[in-house]
Amino acid sequence: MSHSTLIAAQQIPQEALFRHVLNDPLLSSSIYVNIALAGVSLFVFVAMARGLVDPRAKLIAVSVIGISAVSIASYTGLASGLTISVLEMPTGHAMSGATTELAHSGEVVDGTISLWGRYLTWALSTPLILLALGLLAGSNFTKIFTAIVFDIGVMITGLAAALTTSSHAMRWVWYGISVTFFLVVIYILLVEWPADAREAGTADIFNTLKVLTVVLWFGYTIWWGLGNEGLALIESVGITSWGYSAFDILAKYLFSFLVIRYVVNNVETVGGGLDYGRTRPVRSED
Ligand code: RET
Repeated sequence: MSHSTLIAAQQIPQEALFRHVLNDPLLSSSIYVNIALAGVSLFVFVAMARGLVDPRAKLIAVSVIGISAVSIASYTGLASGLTISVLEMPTGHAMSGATTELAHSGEVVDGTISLWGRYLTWALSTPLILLALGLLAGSNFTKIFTAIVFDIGVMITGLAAALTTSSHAMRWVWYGISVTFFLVVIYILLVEWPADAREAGTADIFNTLKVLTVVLWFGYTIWWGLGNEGLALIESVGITSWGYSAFDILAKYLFSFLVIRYVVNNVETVGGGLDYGRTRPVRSED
């Protein structure tokens, strides 16, 4: 008989994670409050933008409306337990050997909870934020593309940092890669786009949004380092999650509100004319 090594990976059923979230008031409120806000904001933003005709102004509005749409899906993924896992941290990590008591059953399982779906869906929502900012600044395609490509890199390598359980050092290597990509985005936000926005006549709103974005985005970065997945100076999954949820409220809904309000009131500045972005040449008989 051949010998095989059995590695008993602990499988927590999705239903247990769903019910755990529901029964942990801090964790569940951090998720369900955002589903509600994302839903309400979606209706408010669509109502605010309904009179827009100019395709370029509409593009900016649609990109921020998309943030709320992604957010509903993102938080529903967390609420349903689909994008949550209980991870056993490697030796050396502050949560190594930690256990989690499931709130609905009292059962104790090995590991700490990771809400990794956040990082995955940030790869979809943050490009929309950058698209809106780049368009508001009147930036060119090259810079918008660069910012978005590196931003997606930030989120996917951040996801890798969260999900790596093989080695403590490798978690921080991923984190380091992510922060390096992040600096590219920050450079574009702080150096390239402010200059473009001055030329485009949108410096006022751009600078407000830039400060909001840079401060909050550094907030997410530092929070990851402090939370249960990083140094675990904050061990509580609920408090770690609420930190991100609070940042989200400002970085998504407040941000989007400011963008749409500006676009609606300044179509002549951000608009591109009715032919903007046409995919067919304008013919004389048109
Ligand atoms: C991580 C950890 C790895 C290092 C860095 C991070 C940065 C995350 C940021 C998130 C912004 C999210 C927003 C979401 C809105 O939908 C992944 C936390 C640099 C900047 C604005």
